[in-house]
Amino acid sequence: MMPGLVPGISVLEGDKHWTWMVGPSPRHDEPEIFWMAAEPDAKLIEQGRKLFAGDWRFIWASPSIETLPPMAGLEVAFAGRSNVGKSSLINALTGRSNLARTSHTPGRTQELIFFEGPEKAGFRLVDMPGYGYASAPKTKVASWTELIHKFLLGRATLARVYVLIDARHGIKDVDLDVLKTLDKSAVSYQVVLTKADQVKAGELKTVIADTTAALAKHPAAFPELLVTSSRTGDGMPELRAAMVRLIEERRR
Ligand SMILES: Nc1nc2c(ncn2[C@@H]2O[C@H](COP(=O)(O)OP(=O)(O)OP(=O)(O)O)[C@@H](O)[C@H]2O)c(=O)[nH]1
Ligand SMILES: [Mg+2]
Repeated sequence: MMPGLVPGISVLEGDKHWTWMVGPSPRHDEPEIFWMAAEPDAKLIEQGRKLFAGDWRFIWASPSIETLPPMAGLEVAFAGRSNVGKSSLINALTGRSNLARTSHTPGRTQELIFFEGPEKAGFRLVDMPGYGYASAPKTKVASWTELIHKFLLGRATLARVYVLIDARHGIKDVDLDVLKTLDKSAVSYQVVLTKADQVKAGELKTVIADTTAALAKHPAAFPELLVTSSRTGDGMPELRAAMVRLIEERRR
């Protein structure tokens, strides 16, 4: 690999595997993004497929920090603005259309919703309420926001947070608040662009560059993004594989 380059999202196209590479451009200050062929990590992709093809079920809903389930195993949470596609992403990962409840209108998920995977994996996914939902009653917004920030800061079993950003809109101020909270917590986090099916390749390139540049101010974040679409399934094999890698790292 060339020095100074960071591998980004990987995409399988037929039997070809491509990776976005993000690196300093010799001509501009902006990071430059381009495609490079890469070797697929076939073993992790297959393990990820198996883990998420297993039996996933709803186990718990918490409207408050006092009602969380007892800590067990590893948890991965999905955070993001209201309507960004958190619940849809959980459905796409698990290949189930209705495991997590989704809706066209923002404010669908109002509690921390826990899903558990195949028993021996000891692994849970947490669907979170959205933040930044301007039309909801102020008291509700305040209580969801408090719940989100408290959970992100103080949950020992939380191993990774995926912060979802709508590929059509990029990072907003409310997202930066959450990144700041995550910088203070011990949890590793990564940005996932959602709804990539809704933007043209050129716009996607711009939003990837802008988001990558914004992340440079958050050294606790993974420097590379994952680009996904729950509608087309793009990025799902890589996201599943990333979680398998996380589980393996924590078990060592
Ligand atoms: N085109 C497209 N639409 C998507 C995608 N993911 C989600 N959506 C749509 O976006 C809307 C919101 O999706 P949800 O999964 O409910 O979003 P959420 O982040 O869970 O929302 P809250 O629970 O309200 O915070 C729904 O109408 C989804 O069908 C995607 O990858 N592509
Ligand atoms: Mg939701």
